Amino acid sequence: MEHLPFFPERASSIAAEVDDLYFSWLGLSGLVLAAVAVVIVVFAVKYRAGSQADRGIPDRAAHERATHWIEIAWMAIPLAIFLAMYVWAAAVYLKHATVPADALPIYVVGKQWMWHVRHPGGRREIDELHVPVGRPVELVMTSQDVIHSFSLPAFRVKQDVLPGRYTTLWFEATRAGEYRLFCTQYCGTAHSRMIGRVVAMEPAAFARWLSGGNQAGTMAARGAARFRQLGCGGCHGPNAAVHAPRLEGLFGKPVPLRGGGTVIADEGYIRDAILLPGKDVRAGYEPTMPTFRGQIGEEDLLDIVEYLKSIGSNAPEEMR
Ligand code: HEC
Ligand SMILES: [Cu+2]
Repeated sequence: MEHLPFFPERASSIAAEVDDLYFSWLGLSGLVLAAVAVVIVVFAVKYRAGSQADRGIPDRAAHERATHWIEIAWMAIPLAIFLAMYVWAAAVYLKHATVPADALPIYVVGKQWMWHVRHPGGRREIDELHVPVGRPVELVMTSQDVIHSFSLPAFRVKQDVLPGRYTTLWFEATRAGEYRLFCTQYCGTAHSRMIGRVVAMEPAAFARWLSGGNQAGTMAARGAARFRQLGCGGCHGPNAAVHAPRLEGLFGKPVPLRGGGTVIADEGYIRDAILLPGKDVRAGYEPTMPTFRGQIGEEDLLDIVEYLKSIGSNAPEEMR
């Protein structure tokens, strides 16, 4: 397929599977289309007004028996084929939707009309995304304004990027090289210029790249500073007078909710806990946390998320 003009190369672990599925659907749909079209044309000619074609039914009973089987067959066989396609497509979709546990997190904030990319170690880039080859990467994405969509054709992945929530996208690059990055959701005047490139690098080169450039401190360290500055530790720290949950080791754990049920404390949960504290209240606590809506920008929120990810079960300095 690589040689077809206008067809993107395959550079991710899921690309071949997506292509196989895509071309199978295209082929199957083409077959159905051709079969229906041929029958329409043949019958239209054969039974056209005034034609001599035989329209009589000689032996009614025998005829009905014969057509039962034809009718059952033309329903059952396509049903079986299309259900099998559904199962296949669902399997590929689930693989695409399930982020591997060891994925490397990278944060993306879209805004009119650029992509801000941040690596946890502190390196930042604009309209470029550097990734290692052979390791799953998870993008945690949000938008500062309108709906954008992050699309990497060579990797066969794409995900809408929405204001007010996080969406994730994972992929594993399989070949070093440069690939195109598009915004595929019309997002205003300069939408067509909201493009960039992905640079997939061998792991050693990627590690070198990560430690170079303009470093702005790790996201976790910046998050810790924000956490202190906003007074979060006053309630969540070890000496707090308020009855508030400790946040060490929270990330990724199930949280029991007031009113029943549990949710996993992922990026979206932490975001909502800070901006919409009344939404999901932890069991055993009162909803006394104030909202920080309008006080924290998207980038600061992501820093705090990284900080909360970074703190294990031992109370670190910053919390006191
Ligand atoms: C006035 C006290 C107070 C302040 C200040 C405060 N919180 Fe909270 N926070 C709470 C309480 C009480 C809860 C538990 C009730 C709930 O889940 O809403 C909570 C819950 C949370 C949770 C969910 C924890 C869990 O175990 O489910 C997170 C995450 C969180 N806060 C983060 C923060 C961050 C980040 C800040 C600073 C930007 C902050 N909080 C500031 C009182 C506070
Ligand atoms: Cu856009």
